[in-house]
Parts: sequence; C-alpha cells; structure tokens
Amino acid sequence: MLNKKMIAALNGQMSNEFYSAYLYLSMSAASTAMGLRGAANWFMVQYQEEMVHFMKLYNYVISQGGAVTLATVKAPPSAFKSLLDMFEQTLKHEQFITRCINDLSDLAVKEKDHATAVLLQWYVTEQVEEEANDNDVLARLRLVGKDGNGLFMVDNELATRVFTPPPAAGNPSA
Ligand code: OFO
Repeated sequence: MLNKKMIAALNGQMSNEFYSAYLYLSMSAASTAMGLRGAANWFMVQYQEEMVHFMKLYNYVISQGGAVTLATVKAPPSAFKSLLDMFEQTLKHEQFITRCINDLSDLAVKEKDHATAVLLQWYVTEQVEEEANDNDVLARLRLVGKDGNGLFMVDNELATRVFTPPPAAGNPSA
C-alpha cells in the first residue's frame, strides 16, 4: 500500500525518468547530425533504458492501487558542442537522478514503506552502473581529445552497445 506522499514522490520521479529518455533521444539525434553513428546508437539504447525505468515506476504505482498523474515534460537541449559536451551533461544529469533516488529511498524508509524501499534498491544499483558507464566513456573521450582517429575509434565502440529488454511481466525474476 502506498501513502499519498509516496505516490506523489513516485509520480515526480516518473517525470524525471521521462525527461531522461527525452534528453538521450535528443542526444541521439544530435549525434547522428554530427556523423557519430556509434554515439547515436549508444544514446538510443540509453533512451530505451530510461523508458524501462519510467515503466517500472508506472507499473509499480498502478499495481499498488496508486494514481498515475503524468506531468508536463520540459524540452531537452537540442544543440551540443561536441560528444564530450554530451557525455559531460549526461554524467551531470545522472548525478542529479542519483540524488533523486537517494531522496526517494530516504522517504520510503521514513514512511516505513518497505516494499517501495526494496523497489528503489534496483534504481540505486542501476545508478551506480550508469555513472560508471558515463565516467568510462568520458575518460576515453578526454584521452583522445581532438584527435579525429581516436574519436572514430570511441564512436565505433559506442556502436556495440545493445539494448537488453527487461524480462517479461509475470516472470518472478523480473
Ligand atoms: Fe539514467 O537512470 Fe533513469 O533516469
């Protein structure tokens, strides 16, 4: 059972996740425009992952009898200076999301909502992975600097990222 405070907070996080999806979709389009096909793929996979984050909260709130209230999602930036700029903004955004998840986890504990606290553990783990991935790409981008061949190689690596859909609903390991 979810209380009103928790429902409002989870709906707020749904908006954050939807904005994340929107942001990475915009970065995917910008990467394509820069001729960076690998980065376009990487950000498209990230967009798909963010929609999974959104839907997980959406399904959870509904399954607990809570009301889903979708809010206006602001437009993401559409112009970026470089791939490095995009990944710097990505890391900054993910650090913001990590703070949101931590606040939500604090609230769940304060409200003695153990079921939501368990759900949020998945997001805590996910954020560790996301920040690690972003730091990894950023390190390589800083290493290659303005070297075109280096950028080409990093872009080729980003092309290998594959979206793994979550297990089907009803699967106990989902
Ligand atoms: Fe990028 O983890 Fe959700 O928002």
